[in-house]
Amino acid sequence: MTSTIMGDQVQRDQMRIARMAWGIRRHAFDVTVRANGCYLGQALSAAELFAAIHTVGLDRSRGDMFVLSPAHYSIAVYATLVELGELPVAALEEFGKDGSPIEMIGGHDSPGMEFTTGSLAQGLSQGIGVALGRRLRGNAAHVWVMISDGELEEGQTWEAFMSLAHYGLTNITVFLDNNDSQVDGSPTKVMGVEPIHDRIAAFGLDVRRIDGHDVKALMAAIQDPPGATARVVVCDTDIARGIPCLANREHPHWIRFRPGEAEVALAELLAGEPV
Ligand SMILES: Cc1ncc(C[n+]2csc(CCOP(=O)(O)OP(=O)(O)O)c2C)c(N)n1
Repeated sequence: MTSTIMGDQVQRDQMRIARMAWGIRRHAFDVTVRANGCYLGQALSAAELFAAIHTVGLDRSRGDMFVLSPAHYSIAVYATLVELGELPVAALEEFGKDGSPIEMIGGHDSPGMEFTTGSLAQGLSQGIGVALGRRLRGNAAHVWVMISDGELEEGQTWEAFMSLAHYGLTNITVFLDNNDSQVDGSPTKVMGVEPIHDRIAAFGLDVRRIDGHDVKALMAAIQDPPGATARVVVCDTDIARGIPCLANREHPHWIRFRPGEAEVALAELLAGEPV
């Protein structure tokens, strides 16, 4: 009986995350059309990741903190807050406008952002500092950090992994959106970072590599009991997830729709809406 109730709850969470992920994509699409360009692919690749962390991970009543390291992903944060009912959808109309905190590249005064992290590869170090401080104070809150694969091409990220292992922190979980994209193209071609799992695991961290669109795998990565060291979840993702017409873009890092493309994209998005 109890296991049936728990099974029902798991299914409800899975469905909620899938629906929220779709909503994140939809909001990001609308903003891309309205603002005539946006970091749409990042919201497409990381939608399940953001939805899962904010649904079954982050516990604000406990004082948990979410740290977004690649600040240009902020559209995904705003869309997540809208889905959670914590930001009115009308706020997205201010996206990228002068003086608005709904910045295209979010800063510390933007909703859902703790720090200004537009200069990449700093968020993990900042999250580790917070986790260390909280452990020293005996504070049970957890820190959830999201990083991108482009940030693996910066030394600070590896220094941060080193300190994460050195301090033996278990009150922090790191999610990497491995969407094989950065400004100049695919990290695989610009500066190869494979084997990602083995390289991070070599620091002594608890690494798992999953399909970043697999809601069940994301939930397990969030909810499974902590290991002896911090968990790093490498999420393999697709930058055109939900809008496959964008798959062959040479530069998917920033999307402005071409004439007639938004209509095709919307049809693809609507066809993938979870029932
Ligand atoms: C320290 C630093 N170097 C360079 C940049 C310029 N920049 C902005 S986004 C970006 C790509 C980062 O890679 P990733 O986040 O993996 O790319 P995406 O998946 O968003 O295409 C770069 C190099 C920056 N913001 N900060």
